Amino acid sequence: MRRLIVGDIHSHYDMLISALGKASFCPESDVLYSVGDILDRGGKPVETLRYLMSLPDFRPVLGNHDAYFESYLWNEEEPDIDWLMGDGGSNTVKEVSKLGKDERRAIRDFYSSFPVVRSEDDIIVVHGGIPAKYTEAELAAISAVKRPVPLLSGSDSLWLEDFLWNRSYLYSAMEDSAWARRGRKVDVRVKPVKTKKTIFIGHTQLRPECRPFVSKKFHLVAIDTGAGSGQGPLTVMDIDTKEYWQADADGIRL
Ligand SMILES: [Mn+2]
Repeated sequence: MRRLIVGDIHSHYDMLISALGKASFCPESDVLYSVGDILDRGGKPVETLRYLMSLPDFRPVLGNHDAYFESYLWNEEEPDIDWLMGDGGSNTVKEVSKLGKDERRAIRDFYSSFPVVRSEDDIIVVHGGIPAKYTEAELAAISAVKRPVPLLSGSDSLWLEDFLWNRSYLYSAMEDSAWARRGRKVDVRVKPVKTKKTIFIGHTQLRPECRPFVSKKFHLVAIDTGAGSGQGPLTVMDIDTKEYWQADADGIRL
């Protein structure tokens, strides 16, 4: 059994299949984790959803795009998703709205299982980052409780801001290392979480580098290499060995 984790897929189904193929992912024996933002921007939301929902052991967390899409699924008549429609979600809504009621309900149930923070024995997975002053124990406690479903109901939530949007943890780690930080301004400096676990995040496109960012001091691995932009690869990483594989924007092997 291997544990693989995929970056922000953003409906790029062909890239997903290509990257998993390069990683020799075996759905029957391997676990696939996701840092969230599985939809929007790319062209194949339904194919992406059906594939991920078919996996025997898929372990995502909720991304900001996922939170808004979930909000739509709960209120298809009067959705409060202006932001989503302006950031690549219009195709998702168009395609998913064509599906039958049972499948839309199954997608809603699928999304309900996405935690905001996933904390396991040796890893923490969260979409955007970890704001200042959270302890490992607090993160584990948040991971253990069922989150509000939907997370958004007409107003933004603290969890959305803290864990799904926040980039301070990554930018603080980048500032600490020699990694270039073009346009990546640290608003709030965050200290490393005291933990022996490895923290995996997505959300922030690592372009133009197009490779994962690793900070031992911050126990951090960031893996959104920019697939959502159409100008970066999709990355799949082995959680235990840190080996990684990438598919480019056309699904062609790099
Ligand atoms: Mn995001």
